[in-house]
Order: sequence, then structure tokens, then C-alpha cells
Amino acid sequence: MADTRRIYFCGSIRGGRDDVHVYQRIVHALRTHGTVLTEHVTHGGLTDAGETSESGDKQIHDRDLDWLQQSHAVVAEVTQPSLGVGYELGRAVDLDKPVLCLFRPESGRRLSAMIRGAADGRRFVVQDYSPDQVQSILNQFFSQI
Ligand code: 6IA
Repeated sequence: MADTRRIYFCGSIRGGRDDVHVYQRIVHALRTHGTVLTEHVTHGGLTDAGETSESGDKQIHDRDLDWLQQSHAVVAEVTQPSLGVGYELGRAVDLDKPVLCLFRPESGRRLSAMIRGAADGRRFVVQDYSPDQVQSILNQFFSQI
């Protein structure tokens, strides 16, 4: 059921915040499919400076991994390269979570082979998209997991 499904959304923070408006659009659409555990990724006030202390970083890492473990699905916007997002995706695969990666070719970037090449079309889906396709792509992904 949509109300009980927990979704882990990944988007770049220290990797750069240029796409935050796209993250907001995706999370808005994700709310029709469940509870988004990581809404902070969309906060306009959150800069790429992030937390400064190492103990803060440990808390962020441990809390995010806990949420990742509790999640039913992982959706990542992967256009802006981010070490943290790449790490979360690797951990999600290890936890056998269904994963949807969204990439915008209009950016002119090329997605990492380690993400594009991980696609199996079933548990790990990589989808090229433009922002006006977000809702239909999410509907399709959630109908098949
Ligand atoms: O390497 P990056 O910073 O770009 O990694 C981004 C990913 O790591 C996101 O998908 C988040 O889930 C996670 N992440 C990285 N930093 C934070 C964070 N900072 N809070 C929560 N998740 C994070 C807190 C900043 C603070 C001002 C509250």
C-alpha cells in the first residue's frame, strides 16, 4: 500500500546542489507512492558545505544506512555525480533493494559505467528522462516492484 511503502531518495549534496529543483519535483511525485525517508535532500537551504564535524558525518552515515535498510525501494537522481549517491546505490544493491536511477541526458554528461552497467532492467533500473516524464516513469517502476 502506498501509505506504508518507505522510499529512500538519493540526490547529490556535497557533490553539488545544481539539480535541487529536480530533486524537489521527483520527491513531490514520489509522495504519491509512499513515505519519502530522505526529504532533506530536497531542502533548498542545504548547501554543498553540508555538516562540518566528523562526528556529524558519522551520525549522517549511520542514520542514512538505517533508513536505507528500512526502505522498500531506492530512487536516485544520478545526473549530478555524487560519491555519497554512488555509495548508497552500492549498499542498496548489497541489501537487495529495488533501485531506480534517473539520468537526464540533456545535461550533456555521461553516466558512470558502474551505474549504467549495473542495470538489469529488473531490480536495478536505469532510466534516461526529462523532468516532465517523472510521474509516468515512477508509476511504471512502482507498478512492477
Ligand atoms: O556525497 P554527497 O554529499 O553528494 O552524498 C549525497 C547523498 O548522501 C544523499 O543521497 C544523502 O542521502 C546522503 N547525505 C550526504 N550528506 C547528507 C546530510 N548532510 N544529511 C543527510 N544525508 C546526507 C546533512 C547536512 C546538514 C546541514 C543537515
